[in-house]
Amino acid sequence: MHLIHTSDWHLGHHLHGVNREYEHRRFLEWLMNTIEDQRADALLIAGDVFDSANPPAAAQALYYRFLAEARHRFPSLDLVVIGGNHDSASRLDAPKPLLRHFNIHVMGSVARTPQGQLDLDQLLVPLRNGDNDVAAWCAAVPFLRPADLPRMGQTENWLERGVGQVYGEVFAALEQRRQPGQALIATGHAYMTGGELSELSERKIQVGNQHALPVAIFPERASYTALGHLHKAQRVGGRDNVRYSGSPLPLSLDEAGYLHQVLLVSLDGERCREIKPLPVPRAVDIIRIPKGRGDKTLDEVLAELRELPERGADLPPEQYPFLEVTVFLPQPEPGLRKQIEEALADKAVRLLKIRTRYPKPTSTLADTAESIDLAQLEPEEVFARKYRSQFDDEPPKAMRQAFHELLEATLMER
Ligand SMILES: [Mn+2]
Repeated sequence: MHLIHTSDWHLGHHLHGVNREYEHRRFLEWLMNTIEDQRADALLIAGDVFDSANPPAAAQALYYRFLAEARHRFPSLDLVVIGGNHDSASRLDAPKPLLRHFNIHVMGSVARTPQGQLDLDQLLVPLRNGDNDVAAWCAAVPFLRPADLPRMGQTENWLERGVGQVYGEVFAALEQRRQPGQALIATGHAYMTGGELSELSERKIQVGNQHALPVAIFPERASYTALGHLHKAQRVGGRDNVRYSGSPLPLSLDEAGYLHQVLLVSLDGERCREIKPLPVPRAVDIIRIPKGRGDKTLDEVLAELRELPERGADLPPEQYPFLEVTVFLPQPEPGLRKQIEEALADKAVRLLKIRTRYPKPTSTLADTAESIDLAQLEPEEVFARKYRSQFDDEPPKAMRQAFHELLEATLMER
C-alpha cells in the first residue's frame, strides 16, 4: 500500500506581492502525474491547503479542480484533507457533505457529535489498497484550536494535555476498529518540539499559545504520522516514521535552499516499509545576488545584475526567476532602488526584495547600554543616533537638513 503525504500548499500565497498561481498549477499537475506513476492508494493533505482563512476564488478553484480531477482519474484513491492553522476550519468543512459523496474526507475542525463527543465515524477513515481491502486506518485529526480541546482549566500545560487527550481518545477507538495487519496512520498540523523553523514564513505564528508539542502524543504503534505546519521536510523527535512533508513551494526567499518534496510512504501490513522523498520540480527559480559569500558594494552588485540574462520570447514573464539583492552600504545611498531597477530594466527576473547591510549591525536605541528616556530626545537626535549606529559616523549636513524638512512637513500635516 502506498500513501502520498503532502501539506502546506498555501494556495493563494503571495511572495512579496507576487502571485504564486502559476507555480501551484504546475505543482498540482506534477502531483497528479506522481499519484499515477507511483500507483498511490491514498493522498494525505496535512493542513494549510490555503494561505488564508479567506482565500481568493482562483485559489479555491485550483483546490476543487484538483479534487475533481483526482477523483475522475483515480476512482479508488482515498483522499484525506485536514485543516491547518492558516485554513478557515468552517470554510474547509462547508462542502463536506458534498465531498463525502465523492469519497473525499475533509476534516477542517475536529468533528463532534451533537452531544459534544468526538465523532469517531468521521475522524477514523479507512484506507483501501489496490484490492479494495481496508489496509490501513487514518486518524484524520486537524489543527486543534483551543475551542476544540477539552477544558483543562488554567493549568500550565493545558494545551499539551488537551491535544494529548484528543489523540488518546481517537487512537483508543482506532485500536478497537482495526483488524490485525491493518496499519495505523495519524495526521496532525502542529509545531512539535525540536522542529527546524523556516526563518520568516513560520516564526510569526509561534506567538500566542501555540507551544511546541512533544512527539510522545503520537503512539509508537502508529505505522506513520503525517504532519503539516513546518515548511522544511523533516523527521520528528528522532522517529523516522513521524514526518513533516514540508511545503511543495518555497514560501519565503529563505527557503531557497530547501529540497521541497512530498513523501511516498510504503506500508507492508502494519509495518512502514519505506519513506521516500519525491522532490517537487521548482517551476520558478530563486536567484540571490551577490552569488558568493561576503559583502558586496552597490557597484559590485550592479555589475553582477548586468550579467543576468535578458528578456526573450522563449520565457513567459510568469516563469522569470525571483530575485533577492543584498547590498553592503558603507554610506547611505538614497538612489539605491532606482539604480538596481535600472540595471534590471531588460532582464528576465522579478525583483522581490532588496536587503541592505551596514558596517555595524543594525541596532535599536533600546539595544544600547545606556538607558534613554525617549521623551527627552528630539527627533533630530533620534535620527542622528540611528545614523551613528549604522554608519559609525555623524550624519552629513545635507541629510540632517533633509530630515528636518521631512519632519516639518509631517508636523504641518498634523
Ligand atoms: Mn501551518
